[in-house]
Amino acid sequence: TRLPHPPHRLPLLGDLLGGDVRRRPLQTALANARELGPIFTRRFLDRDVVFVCGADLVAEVSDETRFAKHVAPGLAMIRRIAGDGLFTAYNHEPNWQKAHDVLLPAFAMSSMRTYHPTMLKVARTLIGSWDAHVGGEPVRVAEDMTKLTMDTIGLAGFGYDFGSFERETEHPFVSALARSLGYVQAKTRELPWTAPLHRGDDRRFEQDVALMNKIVDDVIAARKASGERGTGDLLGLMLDGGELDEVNIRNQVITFLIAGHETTSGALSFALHYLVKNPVVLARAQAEVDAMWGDAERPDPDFADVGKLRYVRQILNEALRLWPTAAAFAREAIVDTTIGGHPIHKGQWVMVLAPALHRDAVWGDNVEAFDPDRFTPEREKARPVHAFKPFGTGERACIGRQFALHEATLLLGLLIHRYRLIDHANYQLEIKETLTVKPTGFTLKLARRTERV
Ligand code: MNH
Repeated sequence: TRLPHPPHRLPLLGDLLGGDVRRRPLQTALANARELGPIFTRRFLDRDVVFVCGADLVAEVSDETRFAKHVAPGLAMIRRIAGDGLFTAYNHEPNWQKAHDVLLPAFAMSSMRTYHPTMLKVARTLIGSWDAHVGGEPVRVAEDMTKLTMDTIGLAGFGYDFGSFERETEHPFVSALARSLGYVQAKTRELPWTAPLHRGDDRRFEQDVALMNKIVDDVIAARKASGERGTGDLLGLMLDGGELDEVNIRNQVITFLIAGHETTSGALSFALHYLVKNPVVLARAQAEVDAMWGDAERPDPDFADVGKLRYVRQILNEALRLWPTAAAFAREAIVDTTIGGHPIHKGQWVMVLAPALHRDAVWGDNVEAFDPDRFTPEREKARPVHAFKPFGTGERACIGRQFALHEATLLLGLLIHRYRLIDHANYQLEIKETLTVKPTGFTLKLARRTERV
């Protein structure tokens, strides 16, 4: 059985036509899925990639006795920045298991208690910045969410303050990271004969990586020199354990900065977008936070409060359903097997396209509607377990899930408690694709809420 592919396939180039493949590979693939069905193939130059979108097929590739994580070409490129860190490690690299064992306790739900005060502190810094915009210039949503998530992971993970809200210009690490991720992504999709035109970018990339390594190595050295132990943060755990070598610790730090900031900030930005477009949902969420914090000028949420914001959490889940911010992940067959009857031999790999999975018929017939009630416990139970994969699957699924959800629920709760969010430009969703997806050009005007529901 041959898999469907987009029409108009070209010799040499493959499926480069039809859609804006190089700038919007993901949105193009999503459009392909609508036309071609739950499993199809695309060709870029001489490389064929199989996309798997249907719930029953994703359930198959989630079977860990037949499939495992695959480090696809795009992710392999990120190894040039993050080496054998958790996210980019090959399954066979011993450092993955070692680091996983050391770090897993640091990401357990109970550890969020440790990070909560830091998350709250950074949330308040953002609120301070937003207060200055009340009645004035609009705020740039995705940009501010990225400042928040970067500062949170820096402080909670390594005791390092990027100070993003106090700075006039971006922290050099943040610019270097964004530029170098852009570079490796462009490399993945580069037409080989244009490579000589990019020598300047190549040099810039090497400088950016060197700068990031230097900053991280300095943080590690300072921590070691301080003699501090038992700090309980990610860096402390890695140093105190003694199992991980220095280069690997550096790779893990950079990994958390990569994996931990854009994904969470995108999720927050999409959630805010859907909230302003769905006033009934927003009103229900505001009722939930008002019931908890009343008219407090400066609510003081404790760790347990965040877990009680059930509806706010459902809103984040629903935002991650429509736009899972790490939108695709790859699986490789570890035995000769089939997917939906299509033979796939050991070593072959496929991409799971989460936004397409999240629009499968198991979600009902109105899949584009923003409806957080899809995530009530009853409806979650009624759905196939593999229908929702914003955090990947199996042993190599996201380690930072609780961290992201705690941070995002806390901030979203505080924002809707405090502000009226004014969609002054009648923003129409436009998605920018980098390593992740996020709304671009999304701004809001702010007012303080005067009445409570
Ligand atoms: Mn995260 C792996 C999505 C937040 C650290 N993350 C993954 C994968 C997905 C993912 C999908 C699996 C990738 C693959 O199979 O190739 N992560 C998210 C999303 C959010 C997120 C949607 C926020 C919302 N992730 C975070 C945060 C951190 C983090 C926050 C760290 C602080 N994620 C990781 C790491 C891995 C990962 C580390 C790799 C885990 C492993 O392979 O062992």
